[in-house]
Amino acid sequence: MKALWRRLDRWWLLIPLLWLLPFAALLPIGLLWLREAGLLLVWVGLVSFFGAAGYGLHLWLARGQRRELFGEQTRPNPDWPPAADGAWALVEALAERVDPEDWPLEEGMKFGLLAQQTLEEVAGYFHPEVDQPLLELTLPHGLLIIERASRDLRESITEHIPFSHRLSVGAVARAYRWKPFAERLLGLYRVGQWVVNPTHALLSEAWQHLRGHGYAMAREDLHRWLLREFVRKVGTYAIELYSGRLLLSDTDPVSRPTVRSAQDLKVAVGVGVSEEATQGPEPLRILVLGRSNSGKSSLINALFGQLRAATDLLPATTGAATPYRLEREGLEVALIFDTPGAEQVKREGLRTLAEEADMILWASAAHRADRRSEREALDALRAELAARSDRRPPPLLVVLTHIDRLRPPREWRPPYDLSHPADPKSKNIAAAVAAVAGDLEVPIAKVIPVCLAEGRVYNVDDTLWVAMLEQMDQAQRVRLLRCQDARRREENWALLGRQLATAGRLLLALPRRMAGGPEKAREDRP
Ligand SMILES: Nc1nc2c(ncn2[C@@H]2O[C@H](COP(=O)(O)OP(=O)(O)O)[C@@H](O)[C@H]2O)c(=O)[nH]1
Ligand SMILES: [Mg+2]
Repeated sequence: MKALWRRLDRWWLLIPLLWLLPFAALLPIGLLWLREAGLLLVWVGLVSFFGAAGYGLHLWLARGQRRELFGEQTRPNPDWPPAADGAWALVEALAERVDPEDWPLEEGMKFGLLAQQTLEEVAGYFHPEVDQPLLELTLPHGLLIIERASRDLRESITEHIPFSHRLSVGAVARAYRWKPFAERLLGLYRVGQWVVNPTHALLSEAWQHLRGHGYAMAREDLHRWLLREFVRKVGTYAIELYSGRLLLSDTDPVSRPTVRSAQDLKVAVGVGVSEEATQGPEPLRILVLGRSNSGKSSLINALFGQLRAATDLLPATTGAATPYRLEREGLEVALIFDTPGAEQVKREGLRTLAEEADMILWASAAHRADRRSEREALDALRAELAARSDRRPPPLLVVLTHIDRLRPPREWRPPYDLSHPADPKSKNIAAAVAAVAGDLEVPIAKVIPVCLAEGRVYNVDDTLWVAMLEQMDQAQRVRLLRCQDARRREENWALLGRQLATAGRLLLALPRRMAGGPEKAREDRP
């Protein structure tokens, strides 16, 4: 430092000083002038005004920051089954309750306790009958929750707190430990300044105070946000686990067909069914239900229409549910199931079919006015599907067939404008739609009138198909839960199989070990 100072030619330094001097003189001259002109008070007033405006702006910006941070929070997953709602409410309540004072960042151990509290809330919700529900947690699953929650938290911090990619939670905690020491240093520094330069010290003290205040607020906010997010993240994964969605493997459960669908794909009727079919993702399963002769088979034919040759007829009789492969624009791969008349299938069978479905098309004939039995079958089915809190009920569309048979029966001149029905046919179709919606208790928008008669197919490719696409989001959620369920069962079986295999090997080796003693047993090992 000294060497540098010596090397600098001091006369050179004088040049900028000389240049600056007249400008520096402006301040005292200006003040003097203000006093002469009697404007000093005005100036002081202006200084206070701008100061206050700056302070207000600071508060406003800080509030914006706060809002942004707090707006960024983990929300419940829309794919969760209905049973998760109550558990999430508990997690939210716990997150709201956490007080930064109770959970100082420097005490890393306490974070573990907070995680445990969260897990206990969720576990207790899903297993109210068990004394210590946390013990139900398997070790791999417990580790998985902590790993994923921490990973997520790290990601949201990197995204939302500037420069945090260089910080770990540990580093933040360490910085906090240094805080008292740093504050003491700062205090000394301020006192020093006070002595040397009173005005500057006054200003900077005020500035420090403002900033310090702002920072203190933000720091506590940050702390609180971190704690809440921690609770929410752990809660999220705990809910995923207890509602049966947390799988030990990271692969997408929908990426390959379930055992059930693989079988169905093999026997499915469809054009150009290739070997690839069983290698693709899990197909969307669409179930066609309704009374016999309501037009179920015709509906499948009409949906296949574009892709199948007109001569390609479906089998006349449909014993159990028959799978067909449906390939259309906007749909990856789907299996559509034709069924015998709903009145011929036992209630139990109907439920089993529906539980494996991601969407239900209920065919109802427009010219058959008595829908009491249909309503009963549909009500029973809906009640059973709604009772399962671990699944979402598949979306349902009512396909109103035989609209060409409505009065006047001989007239058939599509298209019909059903939103503004003018002629008798349109009016009767609109009335039938309203009647079916009432009879079967479905929203009117979910009743799609179609004609499926050979050569007269109407409203299938446009209206019905669009309505089906609108249900796709919901159907895919149903498929996801269905797949997760199936995978978990597969996982459990695979684990159990492995455990049994190990146990079996042990048992087989046992007699030999017993006979040969420890020496022999050691030789047996590979
Ligand atoms: N006129 C007319 N006939 C239809 C319509 N839909 C189906 N059908 C006829 O109704 C009969 C029963 O249809 P089908 O698809 O076999 O009914 P499923 O028993 O429910 O499979 C068949 O003769 C079809 O041609 C329609 O919209 N209009
Ligand atoms: Mg049929």
